[in-house]
Amino acid sequence: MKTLVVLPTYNESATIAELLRCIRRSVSDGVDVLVVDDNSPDGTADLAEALTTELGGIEVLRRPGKAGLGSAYRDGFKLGLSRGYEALVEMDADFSHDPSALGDLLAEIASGADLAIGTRYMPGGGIPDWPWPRRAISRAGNQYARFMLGLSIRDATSGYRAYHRRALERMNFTAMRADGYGFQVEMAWKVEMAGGKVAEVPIEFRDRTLGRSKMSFRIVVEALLLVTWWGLRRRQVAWRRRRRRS
Ligand SMILES: Nc1nc2c(ncn2[C@@H]2O[C@H](COP(=O)(O)OP(=O)(O)O)[C@@H](O)[C@H]2O)c(=O)[nH]1
Ligand SMILES: [Mg+2]
Repeated sequence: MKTLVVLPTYNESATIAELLRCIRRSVSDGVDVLVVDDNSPDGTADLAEALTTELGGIEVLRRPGKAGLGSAYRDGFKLGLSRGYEALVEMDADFSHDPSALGDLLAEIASGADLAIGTRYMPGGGIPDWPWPRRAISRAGNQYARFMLGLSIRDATSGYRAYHRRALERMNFTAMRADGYGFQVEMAWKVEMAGGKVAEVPIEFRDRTLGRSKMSFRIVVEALLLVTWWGLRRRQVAWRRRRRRS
């Protein structure tokens, strides 16, 4: 299966080179990597570029400035689809997502899943580095999204996942505007609404030890507001439909 791993980066110079090597070691032929860099001041793009000849199958998409994780994935997917890739993977560039789980995600896509999510909240998965209050908040956010949107996925905010190209072709992802967690939830929701097959693979999420997180309070609030808005609209549509019928 022709696969593209899309790696959004913003100031990941401490990890990018080792991660690219590690991805190469973890998965064999047919897997290319697209680094989507937003003009990181720390020179992440140049470090990635310097490895293209040595490792092969690596390309760097340079964008003019920081435009957010959601937008980086949308650009990466657009390019990947236009190049004919069958599987498109999302992964953080900070080693929070273990490259050795790539094989499990891709195996699900190969056997028919439209979306394979690396799930922290299922047997075999977890976030060992987080204290329980932080885990509880993340988990509660996921439960809220499940309740509001009627999702079956246990970890809709997870950023380690793989799509089959048909799932992306079915939805108009370029029109989406959400960033961060909101983007992840919306994409998963669209796949479920279209009747796509979703598989969950347990993953252990590791806290980054190098570099700094770019997730902000704003991105968490955006996700909460969006999920609330989508959930209310969904209920309104269902209610109108019921009223018309009766
Ligand atoms: N290109 C690009 N990448 C980003 C942006 N924001 C975050 N990222 C990358 O997205 C991934 C996830 O972000 P991270 O800060 O690790 O989020 P956290 O794991 O939730 O703390 C990392 O590889 C970041 O470098 C952005 O605005 N543009
Ligand atoms: Mg991270």
